[in-house]
Amino acid sequence: KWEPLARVGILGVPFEKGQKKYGVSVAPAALRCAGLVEQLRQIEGLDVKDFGDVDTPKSPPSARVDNMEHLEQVSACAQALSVRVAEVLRDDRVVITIGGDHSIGVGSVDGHYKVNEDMILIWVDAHADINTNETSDSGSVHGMPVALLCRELSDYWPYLPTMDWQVPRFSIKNLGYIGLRSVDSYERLAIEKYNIPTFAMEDVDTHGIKSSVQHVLQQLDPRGEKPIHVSFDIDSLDALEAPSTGTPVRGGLTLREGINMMETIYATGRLRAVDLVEINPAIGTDTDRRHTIDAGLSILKAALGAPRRGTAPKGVLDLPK
Ligand code: 6HN
Ligand code: MN
Ligand code: MN
Ligand code: MN
Repeated sequence: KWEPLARVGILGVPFEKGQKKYGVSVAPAALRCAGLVEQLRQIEGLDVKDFGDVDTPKSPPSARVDNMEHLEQVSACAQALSVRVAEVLRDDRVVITIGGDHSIGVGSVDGHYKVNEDMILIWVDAHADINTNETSDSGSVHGMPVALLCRELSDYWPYLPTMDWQVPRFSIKNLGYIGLRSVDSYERLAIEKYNIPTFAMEDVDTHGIKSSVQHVLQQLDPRGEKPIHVSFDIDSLDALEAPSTGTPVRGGLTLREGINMMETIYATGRLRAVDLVEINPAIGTDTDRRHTIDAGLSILKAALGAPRRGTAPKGVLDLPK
């Protein structure tokens, strides 16, 4: 009964306060400049609408929370994004959210959950992003979005001023990980405590990327009936393939594995939301920047059904003479 939606909506989120480095907020502009919309429009039969950038509203400073930087700005941005993501989904489009740092995942998943309460979430990342302000070594909220989203972890947070809009209702039982290789010790404890289906890099090495993805999907949704949200951190790719990112880690997915993963998920017909985050065009050389942006574009094209084998012209049976 499921088939891929041939309509897609793009949202840019020029936000970088979830981490400390300058530059990740220019990624939406850099991707558009590199031909994001035009390249997606080349996919046969795909209706592409660019909804522009989400407001990243200024917010009044509020009570501070220990070891949680710029909480009120993260919160205001995520709140605005959540509303926009829900709008795009209600317009019957797959929503592509271009970050921005990974703290925006709070907004995109919240918005998706409002529309599809049965959604499953695949977090593709070198990192688990499941710290709380108690467990984080950095105080950067881009390492915390998963813990903010999951209702099972809500007791591990203090009261968070400005976050009243976000009631964590998403269940950790609907979460899976792919690509992990830099996991903090309490993050690992959380993964084990809640038995989160996780294909870290050594598991990808053992099983191959396609069956890793299929295993995660099978564990989260054995009957194959739930809409899928992929939150794709570009640092899931090997640092040699995607160097322009704030927290690069060697030994990651190849671009081909990333593409194969997205093709496998596309083929379910159930992919409804993709975040592409943590591309930082201000890091590295011109070549680094170009490789990283191209890698991101390739991931999105694969997620939207672009066949690597090519497409023959429509309604034509022979070569021109
Ligand atoms: N990301 N675990 C580290 C931290 O600061 O909590 C790294 C987080 C990286 C976050 O890449 O989206
Ligand atoms: Mn700061
Ligand atoms: Mn991340
Ligand atoms: Mn990461």
